[in-house]
Amino acid sequence: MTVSDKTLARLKQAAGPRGYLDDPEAIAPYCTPFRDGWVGETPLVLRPDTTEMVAALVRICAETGTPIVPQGGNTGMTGGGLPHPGGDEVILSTGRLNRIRGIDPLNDTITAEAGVVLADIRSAAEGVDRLFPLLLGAQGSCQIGGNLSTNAGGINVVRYGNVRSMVLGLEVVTGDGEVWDGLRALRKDNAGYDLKHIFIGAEGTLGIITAAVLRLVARPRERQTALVEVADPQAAVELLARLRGAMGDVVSAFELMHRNCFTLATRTLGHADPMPGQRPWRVLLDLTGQQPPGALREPLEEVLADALEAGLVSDAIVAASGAQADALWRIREDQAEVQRQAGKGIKHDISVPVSLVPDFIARADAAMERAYPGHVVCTFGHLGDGNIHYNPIEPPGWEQARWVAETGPINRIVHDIVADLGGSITAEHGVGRLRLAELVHYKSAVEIDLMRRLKRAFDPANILNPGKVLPAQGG
Ligand code: FAD
Ligand code: 2HG
Ligand code: ZN
Repeated sequence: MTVSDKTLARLKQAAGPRGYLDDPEAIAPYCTPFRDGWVGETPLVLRPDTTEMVAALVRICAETGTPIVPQGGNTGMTGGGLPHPGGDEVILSTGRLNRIRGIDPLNDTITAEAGVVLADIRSAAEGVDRLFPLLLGAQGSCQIGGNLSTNAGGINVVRYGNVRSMVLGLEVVTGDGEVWDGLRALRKDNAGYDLKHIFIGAEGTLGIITAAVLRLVARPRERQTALVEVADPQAAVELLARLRGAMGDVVSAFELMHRNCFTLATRTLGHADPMPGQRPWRVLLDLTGQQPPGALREPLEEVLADALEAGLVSDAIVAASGAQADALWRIREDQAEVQRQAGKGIKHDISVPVSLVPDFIARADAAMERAYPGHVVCTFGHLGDGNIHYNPIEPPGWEQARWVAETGPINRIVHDIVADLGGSITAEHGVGRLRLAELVHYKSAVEIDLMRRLKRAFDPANILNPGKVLPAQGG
């Protein structure tokens, strides 16, 4: 069933001439994912520029039973921001809700609308000598509303937590088209249920986030970056413990990367591999703090020298300049694009306790090699958070279609090990359309039922991104 002409006309009227797109060519980018081949169809992209307009549009959709797919920067990795095929859903893009409503450096907060691009929030914070610590490869296009709705992680979680821990208040349009003004800039507030946390990570299924009050932190003065070749993932975990033991809370990024990630970055994007070693595992790390510039270098080198002696580390490059540090990080930040070009990675976004990551990798690699000898290991991720992107690529000579057909069995191999280790099938990317079946497979009936009850309470008309996170009702 497509959206009726009458409903489309009402929505266009409420959005005003600049507030919608209905030309298929203009709509196409909103229906095309960064990666992964999701197909999306819609007759209309709504582009409201005020919260009141969002509310008015949602009210029409609730009245007419028209499903709405909220969309930010469309960089999500699970198809959550794309409509289903068939053309019976409208997209509500937050791109024009892009004002920074205020910055309070003495309260360390910034209030931004949902459509502000993450990099712009970071720049605004820098403008008042503060840091907004959320950092991911998509920072130039993802929007804060999308970040909040996926509870985004990225490379600084090890120090600052995921975006949930950076939020003080939210403004949300509910499934009934009411505005909940929860834009409080308070660090302590126990007056009733903490509703903001219901909407964070809900992937647009419980409400449309229109603005947020975000916490800022001190802007670090000192930064040291190192690429370290480690004996194995266990050695990497031990290195993290040694760094924290010696220096405290200065580790702001701690990423594990298989050497193949560097080889593929060389082959696809022309990066130079900065390290000659052929050992499989490397760590890319950042230490930051308020110390005077250079102060963390010597303690870092000492920890690395001790780790070398203990056999945990076999080589290390400590960046000699900001430019060298940035070049190292570019190889890491480009991984999503590298892997888009390199083959067909079957993507996983798992988490286990940090101490069990080596166990996870050893078991998953052994099981995968038994089942698919010669497949290309392409494992990397946020080791400091126990979050690994386990993205095996097809063995040489395999047709991509043959590899893609193995997605189900490969998911079962990987996710069964994750479940056995008490982990999660998605640490930061969310469920969207990609992981619906896996979620239902691994969550208890009690948890799925609680989620369904929440969905019914917050979205009684079932118009907010139906069929994402939870299977469509009855499914
Ligand atoms: P979209 O893709 O537009 O939407 C994502 C979900 O949120 C959808 O379900 C959508 O319906 C919903 N949504 C969007 N806006 C709203 C709103 N205002 N209200 C309610 N629901 C809404 N993710 C990480 O966590 N860590 C990483 O390190 C990381 N690195 C990445 C690197 C690259 C190169 C790319 C392309 C992606 C990466 N991602 C990463 C994934 C992605 O960038 C994040 O999920 C990001 O938070 C999505 O933001 P977006 O604005 O693009 O949201
Ligand atoms: C990252 O950490 C992103 O770079 C993308 O979360 C992960 O490409 C992926 O699977
Ligand atoms: Zn990631």
